[in-house]
Amino acid sequence: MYTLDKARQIFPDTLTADAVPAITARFKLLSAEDQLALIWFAYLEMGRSITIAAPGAARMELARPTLEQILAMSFDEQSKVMCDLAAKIDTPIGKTYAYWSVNVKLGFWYELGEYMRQGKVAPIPQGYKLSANANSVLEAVKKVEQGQQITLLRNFVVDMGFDPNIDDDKIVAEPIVAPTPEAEREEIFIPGVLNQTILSYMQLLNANDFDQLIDLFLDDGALQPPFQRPIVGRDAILKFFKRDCQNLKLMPQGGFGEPAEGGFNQIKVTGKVQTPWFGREVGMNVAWRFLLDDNDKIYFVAIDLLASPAELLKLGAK
Ligand code: ECH
Repeated sequence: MYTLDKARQIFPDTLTADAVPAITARFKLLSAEDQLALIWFAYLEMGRSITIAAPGAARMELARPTLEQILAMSFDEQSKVMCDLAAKIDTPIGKTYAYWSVNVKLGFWYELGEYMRQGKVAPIPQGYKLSANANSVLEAVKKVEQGQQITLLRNFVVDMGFDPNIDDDKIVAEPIVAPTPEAEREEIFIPGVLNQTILSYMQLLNANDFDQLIDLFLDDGALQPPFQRPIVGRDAILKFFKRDCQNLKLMPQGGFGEPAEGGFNQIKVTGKVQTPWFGREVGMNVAWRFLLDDNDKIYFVAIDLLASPAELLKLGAK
């Protein structure tokens, strides 16, 4: 029978974007100053081709008190706050930050970036010279495709702040949106895939209907987001959906399935995913690797960020 470790190995010929963990590892070795400056330069560079959506008011509400606190500081103090976040130092703001959901963290930095542009928050010093290492990491970031670039930026931001043993139940996240009314949901059609669980998965996630979505999973089912450990069990997966997966757009393009051991089925789907942060401007190339039990319940699904668009076509033939 399947164990989680064995399930993770299905469709082993799927090539993921290895550049992301490789660049992230090099980034972590840089000084806090270099890290901030690198992100700033990368962000400016990306801003030339894609626009980021301003976060909604509800999300910013949560970071507002901290932003106000920072606005009231001197430039030196502000720089210190940002460096301490990057260096993961134990400070009150570093602790507050650690308890924000991913989107609140991103919204906080989005806002700081705007303030930096407006001269209200300490800028990266004019003519700041990146170290040779930082410069080479920046060049590597510039070379990868946009979906990988925004994944890198997101990773950098997620990783900041003081990292005590966080009580997961205390994470501060934006309110949950209402699911899209049934009549307005888009039909999903995936060439090569007729399995209703897979089609429902895509449709329910797109509709933010997480309570129905979770019913597709087995009690001990698992979901593995890109470059992360699997999230195990329905409760944990549902929490993740509600906290981090609102307003995504999944656009599956093709897939195929084959029987696996013990009456299980493995199904691989490839396609694009859009994040509300960049909308239609960035389509990430992803694969979903599903393992369903004999009742078509999800035992395992991995979402992988693909190495290149060519990977979208790797279906069927092995
Ligand atoms: C400035 C300088 C100082 C330091 C910092 C700065 C600000 C940086 C900012 C960065 C903003 C970055 C953003 C990145 C957003 C990335 C979003 C991504 C989303 C990917 C989602 C995927 C979803 C996949 C899934 C699927 C499922 O089926 C199940 C669920 C799930 C410049 C001031 C820091 C502002 C906004 C990469 C792939 C398909 C697994 C979720």
